[in-house]
Amino acid sequence: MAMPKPIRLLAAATMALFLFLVIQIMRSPTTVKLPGSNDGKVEDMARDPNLDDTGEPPEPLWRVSGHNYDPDNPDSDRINATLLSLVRNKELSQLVQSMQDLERTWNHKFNYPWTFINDEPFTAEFKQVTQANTKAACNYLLIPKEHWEIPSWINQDLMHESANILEEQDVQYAHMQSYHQMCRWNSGLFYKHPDLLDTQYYWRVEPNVHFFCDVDYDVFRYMHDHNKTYGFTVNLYDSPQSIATLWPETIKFLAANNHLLAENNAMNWLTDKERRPEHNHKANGYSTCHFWSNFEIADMNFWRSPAYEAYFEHLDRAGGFFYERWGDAPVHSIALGLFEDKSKIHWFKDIGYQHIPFFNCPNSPKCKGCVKGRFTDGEAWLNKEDCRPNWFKFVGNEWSAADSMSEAAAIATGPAS
Ligand SMILES: Nc1nc2c(ncn2[C@@H]2O[C@H](COP(=O)(O)OP(=O)(O)OP(=O)(O)O)[C@@H](O)[C@H]2O)c(=O)[nH]1
Ligand SMILES: [Mg+2]
Repeated sequence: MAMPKPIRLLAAATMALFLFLVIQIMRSPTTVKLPGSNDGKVEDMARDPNLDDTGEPPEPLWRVSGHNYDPDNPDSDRINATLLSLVRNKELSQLVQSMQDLERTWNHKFNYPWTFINDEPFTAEFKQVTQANTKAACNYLLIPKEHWEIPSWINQDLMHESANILEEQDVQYAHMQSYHQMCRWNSGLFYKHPDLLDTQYYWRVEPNVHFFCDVDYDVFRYMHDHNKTYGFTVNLYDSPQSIATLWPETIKFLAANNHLLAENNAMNWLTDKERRPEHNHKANGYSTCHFWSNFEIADMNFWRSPAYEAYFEHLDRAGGFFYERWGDAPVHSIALGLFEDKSKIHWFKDIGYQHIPFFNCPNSPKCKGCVKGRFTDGEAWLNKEDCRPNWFKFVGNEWSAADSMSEAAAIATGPAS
């Protein structure tokens, strides 16, 4: 028996509504929550963008074609760049782990040279094993003493006393002098090594990190062609106790150097106090948000600019690399947030990465070995340390459709000056 037409229409409309609701429910929730309640996963990030399908950033992209990236090609398409690793001889096996991941996912195609750097001479074994893990050239550099040693104006008694106080506040590595030296060197000295003075771009690689995704374009050329200064994967909050006077010193510096502020800066990312007010309070006005600098792909010319040189000099004289535990991550990040146009800072979302305990793991068939959208495999409270929501809020997510259209428009009209 045929149904009357109005009933058929009503049934069809009900079915359509039902399907629409099912599709809405099947779409990912607007707030990401790990299993288990109150796990600290950011509450206000509407959907983790690492769950979205992730491809490559926009063209132009340079790829392997014929012999253009062969290691011994004197006319290769490589630009002036190096993979850069500060490392100790005893970390050889952990470094080989990082090398093997990066060679497998990217560098066996592009063959950029490796530069290993150390405050002590590298052993023959270190040189032999590292070179055996790449077809690319390897350079082994020794840090000049004057770049590494604790500067003459640092008061040793005060330094030890300060380390006791930091330790009481649970600041990691408070008493480890070499850690403070490493942070200072990474902040303002690595690019001054005589053998790096002519190098422009670097990709920083630490021992015992992981890379998960095949990357099929020349990332250094990407930085150059898209007018980027700095690329990051992970964006975090810092331990405010380790940098209590970093922001006050920055404000002092700005009082005399306000003209150095970039027009399109990321000041509101640096000073946000809404998401974690207690961090801002303990860091005296700094959100503590920073790019996690164990991964950096960047243009050394920014560090060599008069603005950064003056800022680093100011911080270095203030002594906080030794009286507190200022890290190169917050120092680099504050400088970028203040003195660089924020559109020149790029999230390498497509580079799957892990330094214990945090990940950047995109949703892409090119990635193997990490869980897409998983930020940490440590304790659940570590999810709170993700500062990307603030980056997206104040700067934007260039991988979203709207933001990528504006980047394409900017490239079409030529690089900014
Ligand atoms: N040559 C040399 N390299 C160092 C020294 N201290 C640290 N490094 C390197 O500097 C980088 C950062 O040091 P890490 O000990 O990994 O510091 P971290 O990442 O804050 O700490 P972890 O969470 O323990 O990895 C790594 O590439 C180390 O190999 C040092 O005294 N000499
Ligand atoms: Mg490390």
